[in-house]
Order: sequence, then C-alpha cells, then structure tokens
Amino acid sequence: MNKNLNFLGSEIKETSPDDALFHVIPAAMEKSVSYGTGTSMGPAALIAASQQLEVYDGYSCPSDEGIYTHPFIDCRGSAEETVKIISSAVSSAVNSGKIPVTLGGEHTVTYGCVQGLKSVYDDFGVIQYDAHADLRDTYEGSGYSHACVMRRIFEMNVPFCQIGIRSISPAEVNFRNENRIIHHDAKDLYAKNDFNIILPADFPRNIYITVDVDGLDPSVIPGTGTPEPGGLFWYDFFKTVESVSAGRKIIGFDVVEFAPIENFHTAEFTGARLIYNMMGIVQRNRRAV
Ligand SMILES: [Mn+2]
Repeated sequence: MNKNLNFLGSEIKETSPDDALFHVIPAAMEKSVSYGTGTSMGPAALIAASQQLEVYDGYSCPSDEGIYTHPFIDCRGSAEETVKIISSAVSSAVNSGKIPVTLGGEHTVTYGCVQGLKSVYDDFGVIQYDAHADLRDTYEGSGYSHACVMRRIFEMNVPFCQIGIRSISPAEVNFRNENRIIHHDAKDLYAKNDFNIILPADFPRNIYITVDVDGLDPSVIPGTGTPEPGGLFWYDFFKTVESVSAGRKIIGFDVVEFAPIENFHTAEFTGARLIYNMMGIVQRNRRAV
C-alpha cells in the first residue's frame, strides 16, 4: 500500500494546500465492518488508480483548481478518537475556503466530516448516496457503526436527503416516516426513470454530499463491503448529483465504503473517476453560482 502518492499526481505538479481548492483527505478507517472487509485499503487504492485519469473529465479540467492530498488520517485510535481527527482535518480545510474530499474508509468517516462542517457552517444539508439507510441507533453494540452514521447526523439536526436506498429495516422505515426524512429510493427512481431530483424549497443552499459507493449498482462498482443489487447506474447517478446541486453550493463531499478487489482494476479506476467527476461538478457549480 503506497501512502506517498498524491491524487492525480501523475498529471499535476505537487500543489501546496494554499493553492489547491480540493483537499483530498484519506481516512482509511475500518472498525465496524459487518460483511466484506477491505475499506481500510480504499483510499490508497483510489489514489493509486487516480494516476490513470485524464485531466479533462469530458466537460472541464477540475485539476485546474488545484488538488492537494493531505497526509493519511491516523486511524489507530478508537472510533471516537478517529472521528475527532477527521472532524478537525475537515474543519481546517473548510476554514481556509477549501473543498474537503474525504476518502473512506467505512461510512462512520462521514460522521467526522459532518462534525467538522458543523463547526464552521450554521446551515447546510447532506445528500446521502447509499444502498442502506444507515439509520440504526446502534449496530452490533456500537453507535459508531457504519450502519448508524445517518442517525448520528440526524441527532445533530442536520437535514438530509437519502438517494438510492434499497436495504432498510422495518424500524428504519418507521423512523424515516415519523421524522419525514427526504428519500428517493432506487426502486422509485427506476420506476419513474427520472433522475432529476428536486429538493424541497426549504432545503439548505449549502450541501455536503456523502457517496457510499454501494449506492451505485454493484455492476458499476463491485468493490464494496456490503453490495446490494438494484443500484444507480453511472450516468443516472451523475444526473441526480447535478440536479440536487443546481442552484446550491457544494461545500464538500466524501466517497466511502470502497474496498478494492485484488487484481481487478475496474472497480478502483471507476472509484477514482467518480471522485474526479464529482470535483468537476463542484468546479462547474462554483462557476455557475
Ligand atoms: Mn452507508
């Protein structure tokens, strides 16, 4: 595992933190995996695969904004300690006007990211891409499980919208209904075949996007610990991202739950391409707003 590469380091010069809009924060946290393992290998594999990207994403060159790769987050402590370290890395990036791009690691990483944002922004909402609702209060005895991350964010009074869900417990269905959590489940999106998502008018203007890669269909990104059939396809996924961010400001994003498969480059390159395309959406979104 090479921890010395920079995201897209093959194509762009090493950029100082001050000169880069995008701060890639590798957070290889893996403490509460419930099925397949390997998310701790995610950030290094994604950064390695990014060496193969073209700088032009098909629309613009996100690398023109500068990409800085932060040193790997120290994930040796407890889940609580690790979340705290992630939170402070994210808040210091945001405080200096940067876009944090955190690479997991398990979905609990996002709890740290949202804490970091909360210390800087009064008002923002989260867009969650995921196969799973992640609304459990505790899972396997822990409130810091990846299956609980959106419940923790709910408790922080941060509004959110779930996209691509197709695995949810009866208790989570009740919780979601009782609390009127906005959701666009995968089966509903495909029943309508409409990927233009319109958020409620009172949804915050600032949005943070968390992409659990299992939100996409496993045929698109098979490298993940808890795969679930029936997910979003490549172009449909980006259509939803563009529609939720139109007229809003993306303040950061993360890509989590990626677990590389040995000798299978398709998954990791697709993950790297997804991260880079998201940077492209952020770049064009900033130009438009
Ligand atoms: Mn998740």
